[in-house]
Amino acid sequence: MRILFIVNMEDLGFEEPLGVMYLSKICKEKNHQVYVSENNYNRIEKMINEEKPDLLALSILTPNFPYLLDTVNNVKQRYDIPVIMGGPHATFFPEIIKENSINYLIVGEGEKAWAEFLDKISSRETATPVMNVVSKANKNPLRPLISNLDEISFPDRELFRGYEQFYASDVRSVIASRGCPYMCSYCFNYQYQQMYKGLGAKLRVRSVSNIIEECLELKERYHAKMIHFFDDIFPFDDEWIEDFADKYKMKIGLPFITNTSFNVCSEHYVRNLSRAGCKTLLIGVETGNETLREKILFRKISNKKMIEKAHLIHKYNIKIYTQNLIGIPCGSLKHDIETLRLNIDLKADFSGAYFCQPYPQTAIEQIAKDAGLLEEKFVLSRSFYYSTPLKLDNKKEIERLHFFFPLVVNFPILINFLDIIFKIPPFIFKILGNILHGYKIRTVVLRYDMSLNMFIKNLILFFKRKVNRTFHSDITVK
Ligand code: B12
Ligand code: SF4
Repeated sequence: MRILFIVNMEDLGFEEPLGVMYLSKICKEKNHQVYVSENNYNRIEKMINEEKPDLLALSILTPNFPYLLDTVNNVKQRYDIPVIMGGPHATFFPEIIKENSINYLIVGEGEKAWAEFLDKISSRETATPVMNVVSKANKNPLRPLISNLDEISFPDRELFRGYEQFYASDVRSVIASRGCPYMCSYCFNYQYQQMYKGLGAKLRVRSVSNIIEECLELKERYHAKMIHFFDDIFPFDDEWIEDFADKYKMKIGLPFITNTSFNVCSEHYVRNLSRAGCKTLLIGVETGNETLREKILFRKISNKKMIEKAHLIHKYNIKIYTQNLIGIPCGSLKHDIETLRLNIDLKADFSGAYFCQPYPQTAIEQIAKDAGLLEEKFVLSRSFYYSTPLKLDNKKEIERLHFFFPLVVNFPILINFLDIIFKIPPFIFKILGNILHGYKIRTVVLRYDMSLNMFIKNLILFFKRKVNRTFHSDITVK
């Protein structure tokens, strides 16, 4: 069969879309032909005419679904090619199967269902039910999660050979584990864990040797200079992390960046991350207010503990890039200023502050609706950077805070002049904030030996993304 993947690439930087790359590898192992296109009608039409695909496969997130649907609606007006969708939006909103242009969905973890689906559809045996697959006629139950992640073949890096943004990048994406032990109210894990109750462990971790083998391929074949581990929380088991540090340092030796939680930052964990080559940790602080953190975000840790852990991380020469939520339901501008102060106390090397988005079917959506802060039908921001559908007091000030938050964290003296800063037109902070962001991407995120050529390429990509975000549009949640 000939399969054309359509990927929304405009919000991506060098982060390779791992989900479709895992699926593409399965296609190739089964001797199917695979093609990929960005979400651009002309390009897709050209590929349809040249490559004659038998199936269009799309990976969808909630914010990009309307744009991808628009594209397939246009394609279907002229070409009769079956369309299958998967990814978080298909997982949480299987009712989208009602859309005329969508023929199949794969819900949840994709690999096993995709392999079986390909076998069935290529032998035209579409009547037999396949677990995880939703068709116009059936919604089949979920199969258990894959318990041994080492069984999964490595992602197909060749899929994006024509896309320099990913293929020629010095920084390569890897995922060492799937899942998260926590259930924060605003995160997809909350619902994912409920769906998969009794069907597998909340957290699954690959073996160290399996990860090392993938990283070795990235280093030797793709000349990677840095690894970005996209785990929700980088594995924290004592024995595992020690083994990882030994092997990664010896066999790979590339700097890396990853996500973690202050809750799991024991000295043993941080020391081993540092020993392995971790340069920066992305960590959710989310709010500086302990009550809001526990009651609304369902996260439990004190400010004091966070400050201790941040100190520990810095002691091991790892930088901290914090993620924060502003405009939290039931919170206020005062709480957001507390968040700003906590980031200063943590001595965060860089901080992002994003609007709390009530993604549909997360616990926080219900919390916001119950508090009368969200309409039944609401407009979800395509990106959390600029706006929020929540009804908030001081919304204008919170929007302004978003722009100067990182600047104040990096220049704490400014905290004494907040009254004046709130009155300064936001575009000044937009400009200053973007300059700071660019500088911090280089010094906090991309901490590897970068050539001038790559520096220029990254700079162009950075500005392209900024422009995309500036001209974003919102979507309506039905
Ligand atoms: C890495 C990452 C990013 C990267 C790269 C995104 C990408 N497209 O790959 C960056 C940093 C750019 C990013 C940006 C955003 N992200 Co993000 N991101 C992630 C993260 C941490 C890991 C994704 C991943 O690689 N997972 C591993 C792979 C193996 O899993 P997977 O992608 O889900 O794919 C599997 C299945 O879903 C399925 N599948 C996937 N696609 C398809 C397609 C077909 C045809 C089939 C059959 C099956 C299938 O099979 C795959 C294999 O099992 C997830 C959280 C998570 N743990 O998944 C959030 C997550 C996907 N992101 C999310 C969001 C909201 C965003 C942003 C919108 C944030 C924003 N700026 O406002 C942007 C949107 C960018 C975009 N247009 O893609 C949400 C999505 C929620 C939702 N309801 O859609 C998630 C789930 C995080 C969360 N906590 O809620 N993100
Ligand atoms: S710790 Fe992070 S990944 Fe885990 S549930 Fe909370 S927000 Fe989601």
